[in-house]
Amino acid sequence: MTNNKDLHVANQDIETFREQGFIQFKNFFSSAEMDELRTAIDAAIASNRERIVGAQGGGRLSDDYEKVFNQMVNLWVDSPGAKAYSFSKRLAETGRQLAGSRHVRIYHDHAMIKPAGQDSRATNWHQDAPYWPMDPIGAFSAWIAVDDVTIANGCLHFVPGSHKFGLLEPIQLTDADDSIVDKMRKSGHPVAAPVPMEMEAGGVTFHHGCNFHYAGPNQTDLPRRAHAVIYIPADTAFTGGKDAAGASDEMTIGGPWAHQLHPILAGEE
Ligand SMILES: O=C(O)CCC(=O)C(=O)O
Repeated sequence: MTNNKDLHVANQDIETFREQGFIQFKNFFSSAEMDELRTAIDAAIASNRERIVGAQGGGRLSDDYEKVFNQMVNLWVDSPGAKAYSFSKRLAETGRQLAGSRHVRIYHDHAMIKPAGQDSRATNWHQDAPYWPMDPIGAFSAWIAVDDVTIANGCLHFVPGSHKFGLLEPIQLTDADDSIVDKMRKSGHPVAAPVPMEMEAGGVTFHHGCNFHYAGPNQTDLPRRAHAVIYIPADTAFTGGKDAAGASDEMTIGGPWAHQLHPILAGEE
């Protein structure tokens, strides 16, 4: 992990993130670093790692969900190799400055491996924030391309400015016909043209939790490996209910996210 006292995100990048709700940094990590992260993810796959450790049935949802991706949540807890990247100070500090927050906590990390071939399914157009028990909205993700990502193998696509629609309804990722973009267009809202985020391994995109995003099915012969970290800005309350990271029973509704599963990764208390 690097010391980042001197890291300054350019004002132009902060402005882009604020206006578009996403930003891309190509070559954020080196290819040697991505070799390390890929090794950690492959080891977790090889061990049949549960989606959510400790959850009933491993927290696996359905065969349809597995066609969207094999998702492994809180990998940092049991994979030191993944933790080195989930807890990257440079990544967290970049996110903190983009969000303009006093600090950021980790909500959870998750490896998302989109399977190859005919069974592969798209990650439908959705927002993330409807699944997160937080108020106010403002949490965001850093999505690391562990493999080269292209339209063909399921790179992310974002709709510029769509975070400004605010918090909408959750989309069923297992229902191929459910799409927040279609819903908004049908109800007459001007949804901008999406932008694909192709990049080589080591590239990173950050996206606001209300940004509309999508990834197509993986039409190649190789799995698409990605690793994302979700950050909670300061002054965000836990609103109760389901918390995929597993700390909900030990937190107070309306209280802060101060819990050992959600440490501050950048900035001051
Ligand atoms: O990797 C994907 O296919 C989707 C990722 C996603 O939805 C996210 O990171 O919020």
